[in-house]
Amino acid sequence: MNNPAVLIVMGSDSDLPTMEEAAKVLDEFGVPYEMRISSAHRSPKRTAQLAHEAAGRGVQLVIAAAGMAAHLAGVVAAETTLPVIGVPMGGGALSGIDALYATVQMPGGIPVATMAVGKAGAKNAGIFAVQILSLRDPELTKKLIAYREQMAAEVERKDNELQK
Ligand code: RP5
Repeated sequence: MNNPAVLIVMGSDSDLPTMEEAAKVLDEFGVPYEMRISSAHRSPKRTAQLAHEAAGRGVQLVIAAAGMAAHLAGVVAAETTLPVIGVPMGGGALSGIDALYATVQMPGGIPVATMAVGKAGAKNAGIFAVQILSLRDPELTKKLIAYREQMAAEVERKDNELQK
């Protein structure tokens, strides 16, 4: 991807099935993004470089996802002034509670906007990214309003089905 507005970075290819939820949302809203695999622990130098160079490449915000001792979002946030959205991955012996704490408990000064654990968090990361980008893009705001209306209509449709 030449001009991605969003960089999605994940610690392992095992995170990809979850992070595709974020990509699906960005596809739906027509937001260009790039997906990369880079680990805070297994490839620390590459991760730092990726984060450090993101703004210069036109990236406007980063979605960072990792599981277990999930330091990726924090490490990325330390290397860029772009907003960083963190997605803790589920699974593992502690079912994602470890990743949630590691992602959300940032020291004052280096924030990570932490989403829910797993697929709901990945989807919300995509939506939250669109919401941030919509601050300077009225077309995205219109699409977000339509997205909400469609969601509400879907709940109504399901309720109507239930009443039959
Ligand atoms: C983290 O460790 C990754 O983000 C992944 O969620 C977890 C397990 O990685 P793999 O052993 O599946 O590569 O760094």
